[in-house]
Amino acid sequence: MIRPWWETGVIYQIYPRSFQDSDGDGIGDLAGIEHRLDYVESLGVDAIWLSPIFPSPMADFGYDVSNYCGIEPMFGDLAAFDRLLVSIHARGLKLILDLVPNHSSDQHPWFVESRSSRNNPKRDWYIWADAAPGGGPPNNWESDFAGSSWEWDAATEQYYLHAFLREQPDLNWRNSELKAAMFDVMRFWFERGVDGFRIDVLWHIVKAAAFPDNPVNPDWTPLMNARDRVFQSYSTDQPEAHAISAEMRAIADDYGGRVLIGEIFLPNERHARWFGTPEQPQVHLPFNFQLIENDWNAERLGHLIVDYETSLPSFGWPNWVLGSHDAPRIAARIGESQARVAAMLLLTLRGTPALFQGDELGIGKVDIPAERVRDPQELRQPGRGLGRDRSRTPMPWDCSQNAGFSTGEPWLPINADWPTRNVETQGADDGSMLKLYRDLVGLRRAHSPLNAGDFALIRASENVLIYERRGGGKHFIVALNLSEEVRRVTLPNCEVLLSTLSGVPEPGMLRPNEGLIVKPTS
Ligand code: ISL
Repeated sequence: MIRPWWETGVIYQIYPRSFQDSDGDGIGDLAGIEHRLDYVESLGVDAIWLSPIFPSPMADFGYDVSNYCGIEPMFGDLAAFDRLLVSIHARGLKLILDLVPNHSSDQHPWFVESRSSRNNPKRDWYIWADAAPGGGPPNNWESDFAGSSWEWDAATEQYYLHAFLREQPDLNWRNSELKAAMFDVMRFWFERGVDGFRIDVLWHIVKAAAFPDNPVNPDWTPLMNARDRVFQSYSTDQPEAHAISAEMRAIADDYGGRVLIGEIFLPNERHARWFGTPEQPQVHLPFNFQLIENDWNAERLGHLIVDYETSLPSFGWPNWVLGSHDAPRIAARIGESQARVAAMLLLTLRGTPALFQGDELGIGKVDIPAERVRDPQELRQPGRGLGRDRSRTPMPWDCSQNAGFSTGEPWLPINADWPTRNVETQGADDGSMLKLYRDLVGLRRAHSPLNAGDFALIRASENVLIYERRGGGKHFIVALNLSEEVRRVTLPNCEVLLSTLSGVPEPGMLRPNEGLIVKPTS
């Protein structure tokens, strides 16, 4: 049986503002991405997921869409998009776009109409509600970016719902016309040739019809993110959203060979339901963020990998995400040496791995001076470590001006160590993170059990994680030392295929921060 590309492949996330600028405005664009496709291909990855490229006022950097069927002028136009897609396909790569169906921009013509009067035909395309009987918002729902989810509209004297910024009003998926319009958006891009969608906050798209108050979180303190004041029990993960997810899948299946990825943050059991059933499948890959969300120690990781594997339905294919434009960079979180171990983990687990641009260079902590902060989440709750700019800084390509990213002033600062940490320098260095990533992706491609073989945990103790991958009569062992000390390990006679460190591994030991992929010989 030939397995589909989204099972065998590796996904590479590009944040378009920060990949490559071609016109000197300091912001990346589609022509810039096209110019860098040789690099993407050289990583050995199979698919590009592009964060949103649609027209947008950029209140949330593209996650506030004002036209779902166009291209943001600062990124290019439909002709530039078509050229990019042709170049991507010519290299045998796939392109996944970011669909943002939960909310639009408040500048979208749909919302402009919806808010124009209570009688407007598009009024019900968004979620409007009267004030609470005593005045104030209809319920206690909190926006993800601080403050009530409800915004008062003085002209029509109702509140509208926004799970994120007030500039991102939530669409009403209970309205059949809205639903049909968004399904047409999917068809528009499928017909243009895109290979799939990553669906933004999919578990948010339907809300409990009567808008009950969310349960209050008794453990919340003012030092925590304001949105965690309440649990999102009634504002997310409603049964009706699963039916919509199944309809989206049916549309994708009409075209063949396309993939749907759901952005879904939920505990395992509820997360797994987004696969749907064999008769009524939903998304192919409900994205699994557990490597991002959990502490970095072997015991924790061992448990969560086994728990996740156990939670999957028999037909469900796993996936693992190590970084994104929303999360702190892995090397900033656990240090560069462990980021090498993390790369080995990501690329030797069962399922589809997703990596985020720049992590393959080991970009670590980037300090963003207060006057250059752009992330609306950070600007609304400063000083809480919520800033997402730090993972969105431009790609450092070479030693030329602005690291080869742009001839103009980059929209965010570049990592301070760019003169040494850039693609050109690392490409010429056998000990670099980039070389490690290329080797790992290459090894994974050469040995299919590293992608699809059975997973068995051998050890998760003393901060050492050892597991085996078996399939097609082949057998590999991955041994990861998450500690900074030498650790004794028991491994069979084996050939070492790759170490995260240079030099020769010592038999029966893992050096500090060492990860090994070995092939037993007896
Ligand atoms: O709820 C979370 C984790 O439990 C958040 O991380 C939340 O899911 C996340 O912020 C949603 O992200 C996506 O939608 C946002 C956008 O700002 C992000 O960039 C995008 O990835 C609104 O569209």
